[in-house]
Amino acid sequence: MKKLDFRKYCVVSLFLLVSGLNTYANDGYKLWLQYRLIGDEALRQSYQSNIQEVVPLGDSKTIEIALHELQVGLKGMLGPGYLSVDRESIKNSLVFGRKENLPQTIIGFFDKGYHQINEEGFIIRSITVKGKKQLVITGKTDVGVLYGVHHFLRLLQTNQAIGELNIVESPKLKVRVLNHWDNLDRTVERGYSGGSIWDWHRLPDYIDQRYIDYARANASIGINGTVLTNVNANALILTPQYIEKVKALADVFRPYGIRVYLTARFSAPMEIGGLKTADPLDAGVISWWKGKAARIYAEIPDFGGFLVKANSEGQPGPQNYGRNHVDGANMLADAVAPFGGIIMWRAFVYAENSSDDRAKEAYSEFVPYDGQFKDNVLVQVKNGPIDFQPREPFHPMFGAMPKTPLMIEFQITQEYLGCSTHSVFLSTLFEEVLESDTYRKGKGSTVAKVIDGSLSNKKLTGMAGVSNIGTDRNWTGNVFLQANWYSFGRLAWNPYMKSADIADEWIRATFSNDKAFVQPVKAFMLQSREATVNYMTPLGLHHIMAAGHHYGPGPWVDIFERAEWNSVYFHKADTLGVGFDRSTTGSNAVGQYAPEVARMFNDINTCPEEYLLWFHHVPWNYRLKNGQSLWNGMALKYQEGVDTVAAMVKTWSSLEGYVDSQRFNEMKMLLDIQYKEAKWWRDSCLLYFQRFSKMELPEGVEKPTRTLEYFQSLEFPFAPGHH
Ligand code: GCW
Repeated sequence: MKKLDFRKYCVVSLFLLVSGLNTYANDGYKLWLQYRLIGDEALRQSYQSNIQEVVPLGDSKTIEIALHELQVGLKGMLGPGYLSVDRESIKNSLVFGRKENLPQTIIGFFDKGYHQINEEGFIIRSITVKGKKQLVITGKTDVGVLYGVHHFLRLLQTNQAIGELNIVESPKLKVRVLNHWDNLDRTVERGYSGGSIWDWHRLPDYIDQRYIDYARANASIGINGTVLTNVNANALILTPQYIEKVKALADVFRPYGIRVYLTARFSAPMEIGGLKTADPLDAGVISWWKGKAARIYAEIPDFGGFLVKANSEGQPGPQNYGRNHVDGANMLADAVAPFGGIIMWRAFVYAENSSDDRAKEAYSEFVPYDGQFKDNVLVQVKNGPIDFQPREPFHPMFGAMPKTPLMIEFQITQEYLGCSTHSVFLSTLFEEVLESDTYRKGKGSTVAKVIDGSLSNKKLTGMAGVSNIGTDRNWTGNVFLQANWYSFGRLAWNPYMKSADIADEWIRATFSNDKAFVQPVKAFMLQSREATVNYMTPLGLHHIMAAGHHYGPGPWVDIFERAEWNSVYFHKADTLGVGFDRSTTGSNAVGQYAPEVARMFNDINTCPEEYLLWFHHVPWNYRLKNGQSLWNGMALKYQEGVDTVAAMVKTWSSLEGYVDSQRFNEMKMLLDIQYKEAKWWRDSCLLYFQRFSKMELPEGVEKPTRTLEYFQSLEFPFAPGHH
């Protein structure tokens, strides 16, 4: 055998490690915590000289976790072998611990900082003590320190200077939760990335490594709660058999700063409690819930509380007993209050005997209750008034209930945005909503200010995201959609962050710091949501997805008895035009917004074109701002959406050298599917609407290759996520 030239071997392996030409497989399991070796040698050395030693202070599980994270992260990024851990003395370098564990010699440096942060906040600061440079990460709690450690690692992951740090940060929202629509049989409602990660059968004794990795990933972006079960709830989760399993998960999550919450089925007292009623004013029901809460808290002292979907889409609720949302929410709030728990009561309701406009129902039902909910109730409001569409105007409830804490609910899973095959960066959607101005207290009354409590001085604040996580090896079914979990966490921490910055961080942490990669990928991520709006529902169209599973186009859907489940209800296309008249001449949904906003939406000339067909029924030959007729403009938007996806495919294909082959190839295949499906959307929608407009497709729009009948005949009986 030929002797291996050792030097050459070293040079080659170093090159492979450093160059980023990673040809080995990477299945994406490590999410944004890749901790790749830092390619820039000078930078690596400067990091190394700043951090020669890590000094953990305190001996909690959380500090152990923080230490482990630093070891994994620093070894990965700076190379193995140089790092030492010294618990005894503080000689130099990276020190981390909460306030009370910091030595007197350095605590004084942080007096001001401690005043500025809350319980979950952190300070990262470079100080010099006796001629030695020390980087200190501290907070009031160990979890704050853990958040600081993750923040610090992120600085390295994104190749920032760490020489002179002085960072003081606190989360701006209190409750930062994922909502899992996971069923006990491990199916996931609207889940597109495999089954539920909760293995109820093997819990409580079998602790899947996934639970730990899940907690770690969430902690890295500041998520501090998880609702384990579907809002379409099963009462069994509240039985002792399941509480024991929930406790096992809570024990895993606790040191990561994550609390568990459950969905409470309103009829549980009857289903598992043997009571004859679930009337929230019934003494037996009240004491049943109190007892239930006490049992849960006996097992899980930091249990977060309940999330409730009541009297919505067939779920039981107080109205079944002639009571209202306030009665229901407050009864449960009283049950968990002694233990510090909260109730997240959803406002996603629309009546069975539908009114003139589904978009108006939540507001009509809830706003009159302003000020009546107990202090530990958060009313959970979807970002828009219909249902997680590719684009909706902000929900009119934001700003309209100044005496009630409202939390916002986003959908991270892509029920209406192409499931997990379409690479859509949802951060721009979240950001658009958060930046929307409600004008409820004059200009600048943004949704972000409503939900962070600053507009009306609220302490209890929150953001919920319907999870896109499943058992797929890469968690989200598509590596790119990890970015949506990531951006949700970052925005829940700070709803004023910019999507461009979030994308930048995520790309660098997940793939590469190489500018030649970061820039084009960031550009296409930032365009991706607009592209999806364009090829699915341009100009304010909404809810024209296929029936039931919502996969693919279905503007023709008119089969449901409940009018507001049909696409035709939402687009109202006819020979005159298309769109839902929600102006004062129509349903007057505009009247639910502050006067400034109502006026803008109401007038077809000032209504932003993104919402044109949301608020107006518009003639086919109406002139858009670009001079095109509505019909031509709509067709061109569909084409634009397709073209943007084509460009995304092209960009990605050109970046093969920067990504490991596995993630590169998977993304490539998914983008190809997205391109195919974007064309499917364009062709079927245009063929359908053409029946009403009776106009030719304008120049520049590709001719459909199939008939409308063909598209209408497509069926997907096993489309994922549907029950
Ligand atoms: O978007 C709709 C979904 C339902 C979901 C419901 C809700 C969990 O189609 O699957 O049920 O919203 O948010 O309650």
